[in-house]
Formats: sequence, structure tokens, C-alpha cells
Amino acid sequence: MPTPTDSSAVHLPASLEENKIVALPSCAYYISDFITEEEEHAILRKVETAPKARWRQLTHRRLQTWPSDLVKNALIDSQPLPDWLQQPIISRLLSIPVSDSEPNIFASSPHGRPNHVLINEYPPSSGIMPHKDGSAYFPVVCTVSLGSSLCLNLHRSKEDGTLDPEPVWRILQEPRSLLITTGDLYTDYLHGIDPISVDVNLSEETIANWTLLRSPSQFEDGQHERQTRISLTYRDVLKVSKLGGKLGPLFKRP
Ligand SMILES: O=C(O)CCC(=O)C(=O)O
Repeated sequence: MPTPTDSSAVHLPASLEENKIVALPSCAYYISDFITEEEEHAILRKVETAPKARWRQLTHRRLQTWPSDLVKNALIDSQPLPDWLQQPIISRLLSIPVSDSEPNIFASSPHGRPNHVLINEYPPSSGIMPHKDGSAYFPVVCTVSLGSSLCLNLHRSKEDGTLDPEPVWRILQEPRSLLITTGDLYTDYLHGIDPISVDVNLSEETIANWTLLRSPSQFEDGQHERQTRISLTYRDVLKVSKLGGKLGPLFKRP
């Protein structure tokens, strides 16, 4: 029963199979109500009040890396993720079975849970170039979106290896949602976000996860003006170096 302060509720499926984005190759899942508004605001406050040195300013966006940057594709085993990045997101993530035989999406990853989080801040008109996430990570990415909706584009490479700039699919990510990408989507496709202020041409025909959206009616005029969006991307870094024990202070961030 929601309390008077609960302005939204969490809706988790019995298994991820229920929330599979069926229009996409294996495999992606979308849960629109993964965290509540109160949880969203609490995490946003933590992101905003992180020490200034946590932010890396890129040309059009800012980035925080938790618990630390990778060194030669390895995580230096100096600090765990802070509690506010673990609760409620990681515990909730690990509570959802993929299927009858797979207890959660990180069940076969080396550490059984994500150990690394990138926090990207996208003001309107900023994005991220199409890219692959590479070999440092177990091939599962869990993205929690905060603050605003926007479209993630999935691209193929052309036969000559260059990027096909026309996305093959688009996924609309609403605030408080969770998107999980894995399998072929992780290894064979590139993902990126257009640097635009309004996402256009939004419809059931053009958005792969349309039927899983919280409120498709919000987008029925086919467009959405972006506000600042923060994303948290959770991954399991395959290699964790014990070097941190000896050289920890060198790699520690505030
Ligand atoms: O912000 C997002 O949804 C995507 C972030 C991203 O592409 C990445 O962290 O590699």
C-alpha cells in the first residue's frame, strides 16, 4: 500500500523474460518502474553533491567513475561501490531471475554482481558517439536513467567496418527505468545518443520498447523535449587487480 510520500511505485517482473524487448536481437530487457521518484531524487542528490574532483568534464557532458577509473582495463581493488550506488539498485537487480534456470543477470559473471558504475550527465543537445563497450567488462550493461527521457540508438557496422550512421533500432529510456543489454547486442552492435534537444519520430513503429514504456501516451505527439538526463551504467569489470592494496592511495578518488 503506497504511503502518502510514495509518489510512484516499483514494478518488478517475476522474471526478465516478461520484459524482454522482443523487437531486438538477443538480448535486451526494459523495466519502466525500476526505482521510485523518491529513490530517483535521493540518487540525484548524491550525484550532485559528489566532490567536484569526481567529475570529469568532457566536451559536451560530464562523467563520474565509481569506485575508480580502470587502469589497463582492470579495476584497482581499493574501495567497494558506495552504499548509495548499491541500494536499492544492485540488490533489486540481483533479485530478478532471468528465467527458471538463471537466478539473475549477473549469475555467471566473474564477481556475481556489478563492481563498477559510470555516471553520465547529458544536458539537452548532448549525446555520446556510437561505440562498443569493449573487452574490460562482462557483456552485460544495466542502465538506470534519471531526470529525463531520451533515445539510445543501436547501430551496425557496414561491411567495410565503418559505422552505419543510420540506427537500426531506437530504445526510449524513461526516468527511473532500467535497460539491460547483453549478448549479441553487447558484442555486435554499437550504441550511441544523438546530440539533439528533441527526440522526434517516436511511435510504436520506430521505438523498439514502445509496448514496455510506462506512459507511451506521453509521447503520442511523436516528440519529446529533453531535460538534463543522468544515467548510471552498472557493469562487472572482469579483471580486479590487488595492486590497490599496496598502491591504493594513488588510485583513490575523493
Ligand atoms: O548513458 C547511456 O545510456 C549510455 C552510456 C554509454 O554508452 C556508456 O556508458 O558506454
